[in-house]
Amino acid sequence: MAFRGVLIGCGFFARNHMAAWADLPGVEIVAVCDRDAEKARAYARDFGIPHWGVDAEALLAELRPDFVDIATTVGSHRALVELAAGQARLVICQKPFAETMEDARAMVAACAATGAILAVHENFRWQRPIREVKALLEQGAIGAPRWLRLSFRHGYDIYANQPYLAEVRDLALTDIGLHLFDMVRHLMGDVERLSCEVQRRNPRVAGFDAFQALLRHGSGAVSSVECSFHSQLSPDPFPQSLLVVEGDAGTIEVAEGFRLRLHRGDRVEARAVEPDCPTWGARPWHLIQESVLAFQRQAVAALEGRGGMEPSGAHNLGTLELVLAAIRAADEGVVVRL
Ligand code: NAD
Ligand code: 89Y
Repeated sequence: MAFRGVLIGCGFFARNHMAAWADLPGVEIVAVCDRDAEKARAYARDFGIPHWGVDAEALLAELRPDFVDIATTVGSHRALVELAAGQARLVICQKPFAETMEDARAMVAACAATGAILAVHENFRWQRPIREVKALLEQGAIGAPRWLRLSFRHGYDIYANQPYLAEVRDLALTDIGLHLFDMVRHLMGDVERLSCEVQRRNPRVAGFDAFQALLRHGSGAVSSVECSFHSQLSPDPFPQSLLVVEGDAGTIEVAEGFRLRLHRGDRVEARAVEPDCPTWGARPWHLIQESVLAFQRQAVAALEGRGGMEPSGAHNLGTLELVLAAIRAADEGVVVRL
């Protein structure tokens, strides 16, 4: 019998969660919930889900699912995670996990208290190019990594699908910065100190839609992490993260167009790392959509007691700490030690 899940938050992005759950054997979404009845009803209809509702508490108490997938925006996360912790064995929460460390720690504590597994839907580290870079690093293909540049710059109209983003003060850091910091921690290890500069590039948005951060890792490695939502590039790379990692024995590059190059000595190996487009996907989102599938694939093993999901809520505390440190570094013009 399949593990039973409830999805909360029937908005723009959760359609990808729903399509991916439908592709995965061993799990089944049995109910969808949104405080807007029309949205919940539309999801139930579009994805053939037997139950829908507007009140998460009532729905979870009635159905007692194995897992809860929270795909709402950040303001509702703490209340929903605390609720789900008491009703399910696995709780997945979309990014940004929280706006404050207090809320994030409370969610981790709530799940620890009931024994529920808590994962943050950090799908970017599950993108195919990043999986390939991680595997190369683990194989020792370039020796110890010493320097990384991670760049997410584009001019794609993100506000058409997610209009609320235009009002967020620390937009680039909280919308994409946390994905970038999670990938950097995943590839290069934990961070000791950082500095950061932010910019407001697009006059039509309220917040800082660009940043550049400089990170010193515990290993001594250095990373430069940059992001802009108002760059003019053709072809526009959205939503690709481009990177260069230099190690003692070589360099890995991921360039626009999903082109990975491994440089060792005077030799270069090139390979294409474009993911397949899921049957329900559409370009340019297929990179993200395939990573949602890869992220959610971990759920069955976790529910069967064969490991956790990555990244866990506890791990994501360190990523949120980095984002908040970067905001402070930019506001105060200081180097922040973690
Ligand atoms: P959205 O506003 O389109 O959808 C959120 C939905 O949640 C809305 O329908 C809203 O009514 C519902 N909701 C809010 N509070 C609720 C509650 N307490 N109970 C029930 N329903 C509630 O937002 P979106 O663009 O789909 O984004 C959702 C989250 O996904 C955001 O945090 C965003 O950052 C994240 N996101 C992640 C990725 C990724 O690649 N990981 C991509 C895009 C968006
Ligand atoms: O919200 C963002 C995310 O997580 O991935 C891309 C996005 O949808 C817009 O920047």
